[in-house]
Amino acid sequence: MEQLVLDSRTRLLVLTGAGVSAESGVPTFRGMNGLWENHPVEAVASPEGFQADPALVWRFYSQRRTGAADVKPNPGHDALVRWEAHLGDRFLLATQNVDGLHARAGSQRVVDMHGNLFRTKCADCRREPFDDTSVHPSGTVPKCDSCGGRLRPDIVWFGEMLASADLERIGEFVSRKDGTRLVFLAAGTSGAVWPAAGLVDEVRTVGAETWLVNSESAANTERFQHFVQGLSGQVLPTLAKLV
Ligand code: BJW
Ligand code: ZN
Repeated sequence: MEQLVLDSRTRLLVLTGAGVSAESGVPTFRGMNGLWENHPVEAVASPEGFQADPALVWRFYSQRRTGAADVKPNPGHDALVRWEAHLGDRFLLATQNVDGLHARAGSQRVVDMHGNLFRTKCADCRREPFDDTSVHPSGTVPKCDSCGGRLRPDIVWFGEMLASADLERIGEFVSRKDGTRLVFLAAGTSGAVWPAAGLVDEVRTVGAETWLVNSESAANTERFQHFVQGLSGQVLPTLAKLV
């Protein structure tokens, strides 16, 4: 297998998607065929969906919270922890996953691009998002202590902007000028959802070396210089040469 060399002159940006959690037992989005209990994902993961049926949305996220609470990180997550220990500040992990498994595995430099399943915010006021493991399986919509409005999961839904601080942190890492070369590796992601799908093009503008690890070809495979087809829990532990 080709090897990804991580030496003292390399900085590494990793982008992960649902495939990295698949071997932990978390279902992927495309694996669900874009459906949850026959509802299109957009109906349960968009501001319009929440407006139309907040109880349905809370049933969906309650099921997800319960499912994600029971799972454990897999060897793919663990490999990223080792890479970070080797590279330190020359490592950044941007994840689209909201399950918190990277943090539970021990990753520290993590950008939760699409939010966090175990955080809740108010749909109506500006109070700070807060940690929350509560579930509402019968679809009761929890209310905000501050304003009485409706609470919602702290997730970036379709049609919503990603947090500008998160995008800036990724952008600064990409454009950092410290004499190191940038390597970008995407794993377990279909390359279908933006802006994450466009990161490969962004890093190429600064000359990055690009890798994709996925169980099947992704929507943007041809944008990558290296494509390693396989399960992330099997490929990542042996892919890198730490020098
Ligand atoms: C394995 C494996 C194993 C399996 N090992 N591999 C430009 C063009 C077109 C559209 C847009 C655009 N810019 C913005 C948009 C609109 C939209 C979008 O991208 N739509 C597309 C569907 C076309 N984007 C947005 O709305 C974003 N907001 C935004 O850009 O704001 C500004 C704006 C708004 C509107 C218009 C224009 C600009 C926000 C996106 C937020 C995404 N949120 C979701 C839902 C969260 C809900 C939740 O988690 O509860 O995040 S969507 C869903 O997809 C989830 C995921 O994080 C995300 C990515 O999916 P991912 O991780 O790639 O998973 P899968 O399942 O798709 O793929 C898994 C892959 O792994 C597969 O290939 C498997 O084969 C593989 N695999 N097991 C290795 N063991
Ligand atoms: Zn409120």
